[in-house]
Amino acid sequence: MRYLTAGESHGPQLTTIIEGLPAGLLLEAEDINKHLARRQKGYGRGRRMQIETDQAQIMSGVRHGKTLGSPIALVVENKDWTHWTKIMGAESLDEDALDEVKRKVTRPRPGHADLNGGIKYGHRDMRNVLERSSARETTVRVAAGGVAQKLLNDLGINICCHVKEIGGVVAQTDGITSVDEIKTLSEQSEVRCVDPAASEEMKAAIDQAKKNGDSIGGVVEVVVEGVPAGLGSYVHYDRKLDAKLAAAIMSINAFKGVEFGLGFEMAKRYGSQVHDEITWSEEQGYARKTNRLGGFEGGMTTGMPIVVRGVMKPIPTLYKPLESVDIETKEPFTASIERSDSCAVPAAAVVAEAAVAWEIAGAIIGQFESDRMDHLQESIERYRAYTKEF
Ligand code: EPS
Repeated sequence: MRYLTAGESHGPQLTTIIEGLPAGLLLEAEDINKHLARRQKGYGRGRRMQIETDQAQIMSGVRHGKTLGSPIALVVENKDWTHWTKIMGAESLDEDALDEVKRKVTRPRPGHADLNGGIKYGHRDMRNVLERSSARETTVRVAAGGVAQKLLNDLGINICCHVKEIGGVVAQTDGITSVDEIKTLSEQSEVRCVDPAASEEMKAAIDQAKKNGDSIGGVVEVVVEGVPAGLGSYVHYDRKLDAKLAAAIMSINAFKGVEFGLGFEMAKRYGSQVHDEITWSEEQGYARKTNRLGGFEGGMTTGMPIVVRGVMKPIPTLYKPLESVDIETKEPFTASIERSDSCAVPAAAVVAEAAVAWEIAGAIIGQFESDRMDHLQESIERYRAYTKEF
């Protein structure tokens, strides 16, 4: 299973082409749009989200509400495009018109892709970099993830995300473990946090950052229930599923680290306080008494919930300027910007959920008979029964 995305932040549209899904999966645009709406929410977003109402159009690969097995093309229009048709248009312009409309960017933002991307491709107008490196692209990653999530749901696999920390405010999550509970509580919070008291503190921290012209980051968590044991590989480094999830999360704009279960806390503990004891019962089959390893042993799932977290750095587009250098004059400057999100952690949680859903769906498609949805369902059911009796 693979997908490719295309599109610039202020171009006409974002596109993704998804390939490798079974035929016969029930799929409506609403299965995708509900996740696009979740991604648009979140306290601390800038004005751009008031312009956009992201909706996916299914352009191919689905007929009468069912996938065909052929590539699925999804398109999301950028409403903001109407303000950028000249600046971002594909048509060539003569020199005078270029100077007039281009909004050339020669001042790279510290922490953004601007300077390195400019050096890489020889773009002396770094708008050519920032338009694509913008997190606007995550819209269609969420669209692809929405399709993957529909597949997982129909196979009895449930996934959710929530915000653990923003700007040093940590949510109290003890006792809240089920995906359904996390979903219900996090959807009620403007910062996608299950702890109402921490939600308010997080909002205050975002307000403070905004007031200071600054930005703040945080930690998001994705939890997946119902994944059978043995998904992934201990045999090949590039098929270890935890490694794939880590790469998928690290590939989200502004993410700088990933951990599973106890995560970096493991460095402080004895082995007996880290590994999860194995049990077996008639109704459950194999299980673990605890889930400190976050659902993975040896690059494979254990059948326990997958618990993975990612840390997002504060957004580098700041109202409070940091020092940089103009690439035309080589002079230092400190300039402010027009528009930015002061915190996008709640939205990034939805992106992380989509990235994780995609990787798990891909591992399932790779491991089970998957040309037809009904055969895939049967094949997983057989496997689940087998893992119980093993
Ligand atoms: C982004 C800058 C802002 C964000 C954008 C990511 O957009 P603009 O430059 O239009 O103000 O709002 O995020 C989105 C558009 C989105 O859909 O998430 C950036 O530079 O990364």
